[in-house]
Parts: sequence; C-alpha cells; structure tokens
Amino acid sequence: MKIIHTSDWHLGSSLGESSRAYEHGKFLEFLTETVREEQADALIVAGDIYDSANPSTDCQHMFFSFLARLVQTFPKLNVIITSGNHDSPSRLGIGREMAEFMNIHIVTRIELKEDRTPDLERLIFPLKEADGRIRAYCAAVPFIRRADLPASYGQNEHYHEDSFVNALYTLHRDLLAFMKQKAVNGEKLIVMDHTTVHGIQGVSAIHEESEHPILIGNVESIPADIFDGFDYAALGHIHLSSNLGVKTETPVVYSGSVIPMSFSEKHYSHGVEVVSIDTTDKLTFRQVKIPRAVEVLTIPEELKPLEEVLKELEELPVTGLKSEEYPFVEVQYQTEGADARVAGRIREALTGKEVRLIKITRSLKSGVNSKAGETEDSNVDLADLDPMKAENVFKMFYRSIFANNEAPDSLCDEFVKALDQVRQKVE
Ligand SMILES: [Mn+2]
Repeated sequence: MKIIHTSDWHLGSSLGESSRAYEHGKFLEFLTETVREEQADALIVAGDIYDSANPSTDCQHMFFSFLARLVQTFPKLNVIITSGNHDSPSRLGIGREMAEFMNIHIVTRIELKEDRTPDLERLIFPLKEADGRIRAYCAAVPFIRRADLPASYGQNEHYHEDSFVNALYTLHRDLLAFMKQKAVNGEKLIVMDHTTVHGIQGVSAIHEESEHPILIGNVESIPADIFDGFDYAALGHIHLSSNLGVKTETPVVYSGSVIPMSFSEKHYSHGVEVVSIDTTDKLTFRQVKIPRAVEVLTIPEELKPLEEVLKELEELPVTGLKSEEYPFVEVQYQTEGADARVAGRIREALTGKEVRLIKITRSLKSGVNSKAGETEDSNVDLADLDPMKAENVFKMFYRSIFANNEAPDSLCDEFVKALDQVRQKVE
C-alpha cells in the first residue's frame, strides 16, 4: 500500500501582489501524476488547504475541480483532508457530505457525543488497497482550538500540566486505543494533525515568516511523544519538510509547504511524502520532490553596494519566459546611510526584465545595524531618526517587553512597512 502525505497547500496565497495560482495549478498536476506513478492507494492532506478562511471562488473551484478529476481518474483512491489553522472549518467542510460519496473524507471539527467526549468513530477511516483489503487506519485530527474540547475531557488523566495539552494527549491516547481495537489484522495506525510539535531535534515554526507562532492556550507547541504508539504521524503546519521522530519509534513527519511561501522558504526542499507498507507490513517513507514552477530569488545572493547591484540587475538575461513563470525577486543591497530614489532606480534597472520585484531589502554596513549586543543612546531625538534607526528603537522596545529576546526579522519588516505607510500619509 502507498499513501501520499501532503499539507500546507495554502491555495489562494500571494507573494506581494502576485497570485500563486499558476504554481498551485502546476502542483496539483504534479500531485495527480505522482498518484499515478506511485500507484498510490491513499492521499492524506494535513491542513491549510487554503491560505485564508475566506478563499476566493476561483481558488475553491481549483480545489473542488481537482478533487473531481482525481477521483474520476482514480476511483479507488482513499482521500482524507483535514483543516489547518488557516482554513475556516465550516467553509472547508461545507461539501463534506457530498464528498463522502466519492470516498473523500473532509474532517474539520471534533464532534462530541452526548457524554461530551469526542466522537472517535467520526475521526477514523480505513485505508484500503484496490482489492478492498484494509492495510491501515487513519485518525484525521483537524486543527484544534482550546474551545473545541470541553474542559471536562481528560481531566482525570495526567499527561501534561496544561489542561488543553492534557486533553490533546487524552484524545490521541483514546484514538490509539480505539484504533487498536479495530486493527486486529496488524493494520498500521496513522494519525494526521495540524500543529506545532517540539521535543526532538526541534524545528521551530516560529522563525518562519509566513507562519506566525500559534499559541495553543499558553503553550506554543506540543511534545512529540503525544504520537507514541502510532506507526506514522502525518503532520502539517511547519513549512520545512522534516522528521521530528528520528529518536523515537514513531516517524513524526512534516511534509512541508508545496511552494515557497516567502523568501525565507526559497531554499526549502518542497515535496510530498510517499509512505509505503510492504507485504511484510514494514512501513517506510520517502520524499518525492515537487518541481519548482516559478523561481524565488534573492538578487544578489551576497550583499553588495547599491551601484553593483544595479549593474547586476541590468545584466539579467532575457530568455522569453511566459509572464506567469517570471521569478519572484527580492533585491538586497548594502548601504552606509540614506540613498535617494532607490526603489525607483531598482525598478528602472529591471525594466524589460523577466522578473517580478516583490521586495527591496537594505542592510546598513556593519556597526550600524548589528543585531547582537547593540546598545542605543536613550537620549536620541526621535524626530531625527531615519527608518532604519527607528527600527532599532522598535527592537529596543521589543527587548524591553519580551525579556531581552530579539524581535523577529519578519516583525521588524512589518514595522518598517507600517512606518513607511504612516510617513507617506503625513507627507
Ligand atoms: Mn498552519
């Protein structure tokens, strides 16, 4: 049996003002081809189907027409889809009863039984081979908010000090026990989740530009041992493809985002996981890479002074790409202080070039913008500060509020953007 695990499609997302629909279309073609080439029996998608809770009609059509073509081409494919934190549970789940007729299970909520405990039966699905033989059970856990589980659930268990994390542990232990009752013929037990997991060789979602840290109650993530006892944890949410279960029995695998969602993801190896269960019931998994339909580039790769950067931009080759294939470009340059009309000069240099300029990043020469251990004179006249200096004041402020932690770059960028907007309004 082969199961394709993917997540974090973020259909409907954009970079700057540019739509990613072309890349998403190419990804869905790739996914269909991969189902064919791998002769997959199941496709499981662990949340963040859409980028927003209110996706456009075009992007919902892209999703539903993909599913329709998929099950038409592969009528025996088992499909399970859960919601992520970006999805609206009610919107993603709106066609779920109809989807059931096509063997597509869309799970966006934890339904409660009369005794106020989760209805586990509605979260568990058999995964069947083409001949109908069940080889695995899959528990489909959507992104859960604190309010989704009653406070009473799990209160007699003591897995974790935080009551919500404790309830999550209880849910996973209950699911596991329930699935074990079903799996009398050695079927594998798979669990899908959309969450931040830590504990083993931590990969932190917190530093990803496009995914802000998700606070689950008072904690930012859950320990990986919550998945102990399962044969494979198919996760979504963190965009860097990674296996956090390398030191445990259970692979705890993030399949990662399917396209680079921001410049910070440009070096990620985007792919889908192909999970195989062989005739001896051995489970293995490997990544199949997704070809990149559009490049995401920082030019130049190494910091250089503005004049050299402009020259480099003017020398970019023109090869006749289709406009939807134009790379997304961040231009970075190094400076000692104020440069006039930089954005205009960069745009001029790029006239006629086959790129989409998304972002201009300037970096002050060392000493001026150093991150670590920098001290600031508190008697500065705020009116005299240039934007980069104001950013330093923002960093000082952040450190004073957040126990000397450094402000994330993405937040500083947002601050500079907001400051620019305010200045434009004032001028
Ligand atoms: Mn997410």
